[in-house]
This record gives sequence, C-alpha cells and structure tokens, in this order.
Amino acid sequence: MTQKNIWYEGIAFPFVGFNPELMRKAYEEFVVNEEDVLTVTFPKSGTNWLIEILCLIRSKGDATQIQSVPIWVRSPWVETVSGYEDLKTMESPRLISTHLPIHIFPKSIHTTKAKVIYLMRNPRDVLVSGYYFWNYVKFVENTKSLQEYFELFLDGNVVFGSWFDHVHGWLSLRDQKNFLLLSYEELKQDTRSTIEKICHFLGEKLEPEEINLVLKNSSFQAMKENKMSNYSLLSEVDLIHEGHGSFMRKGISGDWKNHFTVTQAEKFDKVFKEKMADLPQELFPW
Ligand code: PPS
Repeated sequence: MTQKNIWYEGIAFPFVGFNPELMRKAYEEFVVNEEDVLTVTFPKSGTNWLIEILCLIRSKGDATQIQSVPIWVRSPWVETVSGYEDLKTMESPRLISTHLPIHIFPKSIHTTKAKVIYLMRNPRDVLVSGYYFWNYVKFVENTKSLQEYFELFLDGNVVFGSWFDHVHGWLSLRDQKNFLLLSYEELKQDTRSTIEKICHFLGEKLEPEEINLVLKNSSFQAMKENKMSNYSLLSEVDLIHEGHGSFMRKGISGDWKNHFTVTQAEKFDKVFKEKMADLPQELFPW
C-alpha cells in the first residue's frame, strides 16, 4: 500500500520526518532568538541556494563547512523531527529554515527581532520544480501527471499548502525592519548585488574577493557537485528514486514555459490575478 501524506492543520506534509504533535509543540514553545537568521520559503523557491549563501557569508567564502556538514544540519528545519532536535542544542547565532506558513510557524516569531529572509520564486517555476522533486523522492505521495499536480497546486493541496496563502501570510511582515524580501529571479539575474544586499541586511562586511568566493562556492555547478548540499545523501537512506531526477535539476528561471500548455498558462494567470490582486504587483518581479 502506498503511504499517504501527513495532514496537520489542514495542510499536507511529507510522511517521513514530520510529526504533527511536534509541530504543535514547536508552535507553542519554540523560541526564536534575536540572533537567529531565518530562511523562509515555499518549497522549491531556492531555499538551499540561499542557505548555502548564508553559510558562506558567515565563513567569508570559505567552503570548509559547506563541504563537510549536511545543509540541513547547518540550517535545521524547525518543522522536522530531526531539525527541531538539532535546534534545541545549537549554539547562537543560529541559521533556521522553514517552509511553514506563518500561521503555524512558532508563535514567538511575532515578538522577535530575529532577521527573516523570505525568498519568493515565480510560482509557475515553483510548480514545475515541485512536480519533479516530489516524484523523485520517496517521502511524499506521488502524482501521475503535471496536469494532476497543476490542479493540486492551484487548490493548495500540495505539501506545505497553498503558495498563494504562504506568500500572503509571510508578506504581512514586509514592512518590518527585520524582514528582507528576495526573489529567486533577482538572485539569478544579479547574484552579486543580491548577495551584497543580504550582507547589508545582516550587517556583515565582506571584501570583494570574499564575495567572489561566496559566488563561486554557491554556484549551481558547485552545489550540484557538493554532496553536503545536493541531497544525494538521501540515497544512503533509500529516500530517492535513483535515476529519476536530481535535486539540483536545472536552476533556471522560466522553465514553466517548457512545461505549461496554453490552457494551463491562461488558467494560472487568471488564478494568480484573482488570488494576489490585493498585493502590490511590483512585489512580483517575474
Ligand atoms: S526545497 O526542496 O524546497 O528545499 O528546494 P529549494 O532549495 O527551495 O529549491 C530547489 C530549486 O532551486 C534550484 N537551485 C538553484 N538554482 C540556481 N543556483 C543554485 N545555486 C541553486 N541551488 C538550487 C534547484 O535547481 C531547484 O530548482 P529547479 O527549477 O528544480 O532546478
């Protein structure tokens, strides 16, 4: 029998590594410290790219840590069983990652001055990336076709829920000083300037040659070759369908154009307009 996704607060989660009771406990009890830096994304928005950049900013471009410690240990996911455990004993200043919608993220977020970086990506590319990734791994219910996944995505019935709700929820913090909004598209188009923007937000001063190293060591190719960042370690615990894809898939903007039919593109535009009409459209640079 195929395993079913876990459901918590009306939202689907992978059936490996997640526990609704623990997420509830984290919501009530987990304390976000002022020194913490949070990477917040809807899945497949470039989370791991940003985490790699943050680690490298801290090490001033030195790749020793990113090549020896798995990325999920460097910046644990508060919603996973292992991440929550790791965070309990992790020394400050911590990097923390999450895909949780804000309303189920630990409630201490509303009283902290911790720095929050919200990374957004064109949801059409998020959809395509997610379709491939969730069928590549063995811990999420598979979907039979892109069309099936397309409908589930628009209805918010994919893991971690609705992209539209996720963005609405987290962007409610966008006027706070401790909140930085970034897009995958700007990171892709002008990586250096975006890294400088992140440094400025974090109050980190890097020399130009240190920024060069951050750029080099967080490039798509470098991450693809780094087994601490490319999720190939999941094969050791039999969690991926070998030969059926890769975490570091294409790393480009606009791949949706190679996948959507005209009908799907029109439907997506319509839903996007309806659901996002209340937000300033200049927030969405794609
Ligand atoms: S996850 O599983 O939700 O944490 O995935 P996430 O890290 O958010 O997103 C994975 C996509 O990001 C792309 N990626 C990169 N693009 C450009 N440069 C770098 N360095 C990079 N690292 C990861 C990755 O290829 C996934 O996108 P797709 O479109 O599937 O290629």
